[in-house]
Amino acid sequence: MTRAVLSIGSNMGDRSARLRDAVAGFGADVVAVSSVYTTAPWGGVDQDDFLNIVAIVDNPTVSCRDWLLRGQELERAADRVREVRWGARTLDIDVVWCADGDRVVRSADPELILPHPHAHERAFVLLPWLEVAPDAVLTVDAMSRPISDWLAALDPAERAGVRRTESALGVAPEFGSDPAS
Ligand code: PH2
Ligand code: MG
Ligand code: MG
Repeated sequence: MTRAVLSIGSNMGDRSARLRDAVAGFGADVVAVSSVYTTAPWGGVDQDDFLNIVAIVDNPTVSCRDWLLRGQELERAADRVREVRWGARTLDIDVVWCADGDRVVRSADPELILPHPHAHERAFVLLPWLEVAPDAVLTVDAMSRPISDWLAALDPAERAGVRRTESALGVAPEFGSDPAS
């Protein structure tokens, strides 16, 4: 049984629609979605601002790799073209963190490094993640810290580039809920 933290971003076209469709694509597996954040581009490529969210997904029958594959399928459906590293994209879905039951999954597979090697450096990941999982802990190079501490360690300019918006994605608030309960 796995639970994953997904970072979802878009900086081309109808960005909100891309994010909304991506969340909808994970269907009833979505257990939480952050607010939408407007974020300055990270990584040094000159490009438009992104919209970013973090979603938490959970499903007893899928592996951490399955989340990646499902994300890639949704990226393809959003007409994503593979382009410049860290450049503009219609939709990017990254598996940031994944746990199998109580075990946090670590992976050095270049296709799916877990936890995501840049998560702790990116305010556009940490801020929305903190919103949906305030007690989350992230281990980097054997150092385990609450994500709020990783966030506090960032350059204030990096953090200032990430701003929460009031816009809702317009997806149902009762993610993955059992209608009978
Ligand atoms: N994704 C990238 C590179 N840079 N910057 C922001 N603000 N948001 C992103 O989602 C993003 C980025 C490549 O995955
Ligand atoms: Mg990415
Ligand atoms: Mg990606």
